[in-house]
Amino acid sequence: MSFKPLVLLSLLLPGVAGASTFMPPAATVTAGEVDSVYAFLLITSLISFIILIGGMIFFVFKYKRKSATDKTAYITHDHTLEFVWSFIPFLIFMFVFAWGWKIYHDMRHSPEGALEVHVMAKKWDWRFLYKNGKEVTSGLDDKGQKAPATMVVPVGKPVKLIMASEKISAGSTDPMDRPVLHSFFIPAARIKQDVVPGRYTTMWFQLDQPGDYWVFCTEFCGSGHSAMKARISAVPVADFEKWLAAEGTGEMTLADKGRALYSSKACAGCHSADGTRVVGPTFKSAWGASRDIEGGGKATVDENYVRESILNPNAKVAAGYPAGVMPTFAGQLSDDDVKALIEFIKTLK
Ligand code: HEC
Ligand SMILES: [Cu+2]
Repeated sequence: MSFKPLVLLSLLLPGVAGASTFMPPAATVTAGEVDSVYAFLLITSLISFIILIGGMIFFVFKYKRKSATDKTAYITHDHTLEFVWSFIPFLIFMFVFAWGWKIYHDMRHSPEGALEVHVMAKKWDWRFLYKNGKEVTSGLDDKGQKAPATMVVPVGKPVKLIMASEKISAGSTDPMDRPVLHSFFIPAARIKQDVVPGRYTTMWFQLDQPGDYWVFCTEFCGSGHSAMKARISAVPVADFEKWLAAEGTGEMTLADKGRALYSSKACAGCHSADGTRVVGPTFKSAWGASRDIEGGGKATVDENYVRESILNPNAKVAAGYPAGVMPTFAGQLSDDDVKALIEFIKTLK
């Protein structure tokens, strides 16, 4: 038997052991876990491959017909053997499932108190909006080259992204200028999440090493897709606080902007902020609450629920309140206005 296939496999092994040959070093706990499960899958696949293909090649030679009259032995089945080769893979699959489930669960549930940053994707750029009103966009560097938007985050602290897809220019009525699907990918954190038109998606991470990390759009979104990049800069907490308070901060926090809209757009006439019942439900303690929906079902008051309530009030009507009373604010409030109102409602604990 030739040893060439083994030589080839041994060339693959360093990649398997590192499990991240084509990836930057893991920068989060989750990334390390993803690498481990990936390495496990690769190594078990490799072992199965060797047993299966090796066994097949071995049998081809061992049981080769020796003469024209050679007859195959009469073999039907072997219960023990069949059970073993089904049950062992079953255990391995269940183990991988449970392991993957745990990692996925941790990925999907952001820890309490995470720093929230709004992320906006458009053809073909990223924009970051902090709660204090600070906005980060791409710009030009000293040489006039495009410098990607850099989201600064504190090292060792969880960060939750609330992501939305938007038009190239907010007020545009050009039918070609509509939000499209993107995906926010941080290779060093091994996480990605679709950014979907018409709703918010979320994702969280915690970078434990200071440094700069790349963000790519990883859902083909048009001709500028490959250039749709951003940076994440993880810095010590004190530096982050300083940066957040420094120049470029919006004149208002998102919540204050939301409070102003709450008055100027007459939400206040139907929704109190202090718990009293007016026409619609009060915003006091509304955030995170569970609502019975007219016609059955429940909804949690979160970003998507509030957004839908504002733009399409009849989609889900809170039980016990009149339907068709709240006017739609679609076209009257910008995407950023809606975010501001959401942040305002969040503060009414
Ligand atoms: C004319 C009265 C009226 C105005 C003005 C109004 N709403 Fe409403 N709103 C309602 C009513 C009634 C409901 C409950 C029925 C429903 O869900 O449509 C409601 C429901 C909601 C809900 C869901 C609340 C929950 O706890 O389930 C949100 C969020 C909301 N409105 C936000 C707003 C915002 C933001 C504004 C201002 C931009 C606004 N509303 C303006 C009457 C109004
Ligand atoms: Cu994109």
